Amino acid sequence: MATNHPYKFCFGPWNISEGADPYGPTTRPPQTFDWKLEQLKKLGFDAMMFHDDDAVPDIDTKSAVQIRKEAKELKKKLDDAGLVAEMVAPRLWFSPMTIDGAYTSNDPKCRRYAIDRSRRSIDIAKILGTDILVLWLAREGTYLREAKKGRRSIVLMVEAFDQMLAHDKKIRLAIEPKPNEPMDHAYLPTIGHALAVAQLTRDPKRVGALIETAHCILAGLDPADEIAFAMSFGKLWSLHLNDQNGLKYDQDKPFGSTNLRGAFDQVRVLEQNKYGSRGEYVCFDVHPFRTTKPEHTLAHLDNSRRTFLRLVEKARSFDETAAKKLIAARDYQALDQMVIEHLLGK
Ligand code: XLS
Ligand code: MG
Repeated sequence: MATNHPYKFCFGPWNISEGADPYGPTTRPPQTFDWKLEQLKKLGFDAMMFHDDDAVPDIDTKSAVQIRKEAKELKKKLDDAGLVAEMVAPRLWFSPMTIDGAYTSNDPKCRRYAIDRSRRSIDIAKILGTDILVLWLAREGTYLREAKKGRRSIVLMVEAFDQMLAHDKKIRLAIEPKPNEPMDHAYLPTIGHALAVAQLTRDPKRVGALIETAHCILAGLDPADEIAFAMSFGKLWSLHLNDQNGLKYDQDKPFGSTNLRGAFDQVRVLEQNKYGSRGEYVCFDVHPFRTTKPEHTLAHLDNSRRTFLRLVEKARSFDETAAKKLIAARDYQALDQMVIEHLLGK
């Protein structure tokens, strides 16, 4: 294991999931939030990430006062455990009010709901001590192109972001792009889209991105290049590492599980650009396989971090001088084999 690594690690309560899929029920019993928090601490992770209703369950039924009270109780629980909240994300894909989208719904009442709920999430984030609001824009897209106007949808999203930025002078919005699922096509499918839209807001400095490995792969892009792109703008504020086997449903496999070399490339680009040096966390947005037994329900989290740390060692021990010589000679055949043999080890 790498020692003195600068990385801090994080996962969310939804990453200890119960195995339900569209074709079958759960395969593991549910665990309480407190149990999950205890396991996070035992595993030696540093932070937890939250959907707004992970932090305050049944949020839609609660008053602003009640929401504040419960968020403060959670903050105390985190303080007592010596843990922090990495981010809060409004869950804008579950309610009957977000069937046709949240900020881009065709119904103004639903758009209002989405913005109000996002403002409440910002209040929760503030109480929990994080300035990051993650926006996974699950239903901002269409199943059929004629249902919404693409350009109007961008205007509506920018208006929504502006209202969130105005609500709290400190909050930073980290857009988590994903090209599809649940939608046919999402409006902000890649990091390039996210960072372009940031420029249309009232405070582009406070609109950045979160990259998830699987989402880049679903867009047909290389996660390492997407990371490099976001870091070129100083806009990679959070990271969801996992893996994905081709163009399928969003698999959220353990980091490195499908493409070890791709995982190495991601770690290498993070190392080269000093990800984490401004306090950013490495989060694993991974799920146990449906076949996982209850007693192994944490393995995918521990394994993802182990793989990450092993790859940090691999990135640090990669012979950069030899690689440079091969690059100068344009001997990419040898460079390719050098990477493979380095990963295979002795
Ligand atoms: C779904 C997303 C989701 C976000 C948090 O595909 O990865 O889990 O990370 O809202
Ligand atoms: Mg994610």
